[in-house]
Amino acid sequence: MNGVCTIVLWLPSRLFSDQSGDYPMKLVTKLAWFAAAALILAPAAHANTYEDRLAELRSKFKASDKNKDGKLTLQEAKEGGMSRIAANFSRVDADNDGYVTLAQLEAQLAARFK
Ligand SMILES: [Ca+2]
Repeated sequence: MNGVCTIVLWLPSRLFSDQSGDYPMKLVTKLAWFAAAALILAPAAHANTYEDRLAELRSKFKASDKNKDGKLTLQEAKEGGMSRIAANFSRVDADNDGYVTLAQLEAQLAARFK
């Protein structure tokens, strides 16, 4: 969070001290900085709490479980964009039965937040 705080404090001073260039150029510069700030701040503001991560996990699982059997295979994880689960599939699938359930993933998420 230190980097974010630095940008939050630094950005306004950068915006209002920039006296170079004509007005349209300054506006473009300001818009670019706001866009950059939004890009930097958005991920930090998103999915930080356990509740957010749980909601995200549930919606991603639902979207990735193509055949709606409540089991996520490695293929489904890959195709559904759950790349972190796909990359660690053998570890996530602790009982090594070829799929993970939402309950398994929820338990692991909860363990990470303890
Ligand atoms: Ca499935």
